[in-house]
Amino acid sequence: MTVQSKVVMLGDVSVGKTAIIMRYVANKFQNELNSTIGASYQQKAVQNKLGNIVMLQIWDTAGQERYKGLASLYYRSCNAVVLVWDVTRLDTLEKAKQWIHLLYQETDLIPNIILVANKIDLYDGSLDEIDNLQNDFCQEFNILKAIKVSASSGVGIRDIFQTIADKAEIVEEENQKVIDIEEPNSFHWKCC
Ligand SMILES: Nc1nc2c(ncn2[C@@H]2O[C@H](COP(=O)(O)OP(=O)(O)O)[C@@H](O)[C@H]2O)c(=O)[nH]1
Ligand SMILES: [Mg+2]
Repeated sequence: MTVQSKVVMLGDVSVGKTAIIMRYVANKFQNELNSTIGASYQQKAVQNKLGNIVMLQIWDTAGQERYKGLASLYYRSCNAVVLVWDVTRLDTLEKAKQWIHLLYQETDLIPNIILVANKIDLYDGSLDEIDNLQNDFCQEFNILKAIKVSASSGVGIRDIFQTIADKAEIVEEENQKVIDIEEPNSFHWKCC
């Protein structure tokens, strides 16, 4: 059975949301990305740790976050959020907090949130410092996992989406299993 999962990318403009998708889906990196180009979402199938195929539908923005924020329709009813900040611009971590507040306001069901520190290839400081910043963030908000990545080198990118796939709900399949298990049992019970 294939499970569908809607994933949305959130974060300040230029933190690398599009670059992360491109690295994951096409294993490519471009220094100059045109924010107006591109489909609204990309799909990629990935096997999760239970052996189920999860079809990730990864939603990007076409630069709307630069101007007036995003329509709440974009992130409403999503299963997971990839919340990206840029380690070379600390203010983008503050922006990430604003995105979470918006998310809390707009959605009834809070999705799984992965906090992603991008562009670690450009960072000369101590990686412990990044870990501390992310840990503080995780204590303040309910974050599934915090990851350090580089869309440029590719490090950490797979981990983002594998974590999401591993968490994807398989409600229908579980219901199916209950039926499969219960029917032979009740038949057996009636017989004897
Ligand atoms: N060195 C480096 N540059 C990056 C990385 N990720 C994105 N960029 C660059 O940062 C700029 C903004 O990236 P983009 O994906 O368009 O950001 P978005 O606005 O969040 O979608 C582009 O010039 C990218 O090439 C990274 O991990 N390392
Ligand atoms: Mg973009």
